[in-house]
Amino acid sequence: MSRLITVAAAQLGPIEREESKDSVVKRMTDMMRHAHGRGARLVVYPEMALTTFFPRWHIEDEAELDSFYETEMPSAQTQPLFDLSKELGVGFYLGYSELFHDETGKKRRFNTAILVNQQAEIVGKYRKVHLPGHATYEPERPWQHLEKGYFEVGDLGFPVFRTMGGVMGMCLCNDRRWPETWRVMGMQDVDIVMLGYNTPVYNSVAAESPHLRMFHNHVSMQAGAYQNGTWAVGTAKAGMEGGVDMMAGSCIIAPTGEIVALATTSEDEVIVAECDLDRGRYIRDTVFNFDQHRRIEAYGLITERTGAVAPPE
Ligand code: ING
Repeated sequence: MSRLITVAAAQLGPIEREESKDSVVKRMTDMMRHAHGRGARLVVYPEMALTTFFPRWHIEDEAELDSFYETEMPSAQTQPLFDLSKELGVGFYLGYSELFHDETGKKRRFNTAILVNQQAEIVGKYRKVHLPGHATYEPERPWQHLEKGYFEVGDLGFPVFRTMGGVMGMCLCNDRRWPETWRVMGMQDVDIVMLGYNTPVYNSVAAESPHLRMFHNHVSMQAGAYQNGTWAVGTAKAGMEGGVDMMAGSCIIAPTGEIVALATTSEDEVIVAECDLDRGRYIRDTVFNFDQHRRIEAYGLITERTGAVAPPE
């Protein structure tokens, strides 16, 4: 008996700086209803889905910066997502900016994603490990990428969660470019990896063609999926947002590495695929049978060394 679940990627078009979270949540619930109508019972929203991608700006006023974060989940503004999830029996992945005070009273900030089941219960949380960009204002850039200044490195590792009939994992945006992200979840026999992304079409500091940027987006996820025999869902926040063109290309990728559903716009768009969570089993039992083929005694450098070191001249 195959473990089937119909999954949707709910791509968001631009969210401008002044758009309210209520307005965005309305767009998201509209897409959840549409996805449900197309048979989906799990919906993957983008990274930082409730607000514009604010790390593109240097925000000095702390109260304004804090306004982009969530201090509770669900909150009054996000409650409609949870209510609809319960009404329709649809689970979802939600990327958002998390802010809280720890037991010492220190303000903590993470780029976070949660996994909500079909009874609207939060069953998993992930905090972004690979923070790209820079920590302080760099005036020479046409736009900033201040994730290293606005978030701490995630402190939860790459956990997976047994829910909705499968083993489900999450990551966020830049994480998808690092094979370690996928392999740590592959080592936990993950069936589907969900992720949201906010990725500029253009590189702000180097000439790189848009078609190459989209290739890197997809090849990262396709490789991660195939090399770990897992489904992958990548959902964009897309379109011209805050004056920066953000790439679309939301997709659902089978454990074979094949893209089985692909967004064709840079706006709010739902794509859907029926996912057989056992599709990757033959891959994990043969070519990527980790127990039979991996040689961890040869891999030491991957965790012993952070940066590359060339051999002596
Ligand atoms: N965005 C981009 C991403 O990794 C980036 C940053 C783009 C890094 C292209 C390197 C190359 O998709 C986020 N938010 O991580």
